[in-house]
Amino acid sequence: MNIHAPAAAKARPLDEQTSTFAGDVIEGLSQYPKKLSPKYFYDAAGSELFEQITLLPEYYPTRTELGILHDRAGEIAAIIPEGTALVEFGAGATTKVRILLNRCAFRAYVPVDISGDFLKAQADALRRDFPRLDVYPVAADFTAPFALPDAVSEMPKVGFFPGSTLGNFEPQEAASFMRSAREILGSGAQMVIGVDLEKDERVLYDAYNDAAGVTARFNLNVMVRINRELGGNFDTGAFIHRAIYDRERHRIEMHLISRKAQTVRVLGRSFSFRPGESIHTESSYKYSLDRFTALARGSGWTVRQSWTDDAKMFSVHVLAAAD
Ligand code: AVJ
Repeated sequence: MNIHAPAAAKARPLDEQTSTFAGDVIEGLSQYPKKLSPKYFYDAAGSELFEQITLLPEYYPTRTELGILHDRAGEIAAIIPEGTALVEFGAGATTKVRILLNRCAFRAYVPVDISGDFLKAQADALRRDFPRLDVYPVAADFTAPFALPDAVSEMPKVGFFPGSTLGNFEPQEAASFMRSAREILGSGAQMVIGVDLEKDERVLYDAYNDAAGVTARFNLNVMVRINRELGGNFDTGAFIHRAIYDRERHRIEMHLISRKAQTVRVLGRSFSFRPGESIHTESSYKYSLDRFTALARGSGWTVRQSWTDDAKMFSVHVLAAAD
């Protein structure tokens, strides 16, 4: 007799994405220090909260990057070959890609994102607004290797990775992402990438500890998601948001700190917290232009152009595959 059968029969089977989420959450909460991957922030509520973050007065990255893309769209257009496919790694709001689509004659757009529903809605809106553009959404986790649609195999490729999402990767992971993007896009490819820069610590601190508390809600929302999707019982009132800058590691860290000794259950497992114990939920690495250039060079790319805003808050780079 299979002793696990009765429990398994009672539990609702998890779909593939949810079971990956479940495995990662259980593994992360079983470690010391506890951690959760920032890629799980972005359910519908989390994506909405992130959109609110991008509008906060303290959160400079989005508006600064949009400004650079606007100012440099003509220069970017000038280096895009005829008939190019634009491949976006992680497709959030379409605001940024629209700047490029408005100014550059792309033949195809390939948004790659883990959220299939979101992708579909986004693809439909772009097809409506750019009727001559072929849109081929790919539902995949862009942090793992994936295949491009056959339809774009003969087109020149330009990757697009805005928003300093690269900053969420550990330095080793950032290098392997860049190498894998080079593999996926192929020889002759280019890449447009947005990278947040090191700056005054106070500015960084305020960007991740906004006065309105939106970032705190965004951080805590991962617990709401675990409760809903994995049958967890986190009491979000028993944790507080904390973001700190680690100068040596050039990164902002976000944590959820337990206010008291408590035990939380997720998928039938118990996780105990000491008072003040943290779950590390995100690292957001900040680069210098030199460190980013070294990273790109070490992972199969050469830097063709780099632009910043006047205050050197944020950078946008055009890379070419080194081959
Ligand atoms: C989407 C990863 C670029 O690190 O600034 C915003 C996410 N976290 N506020 C960032 C985020 C807290 C954001 N990235």
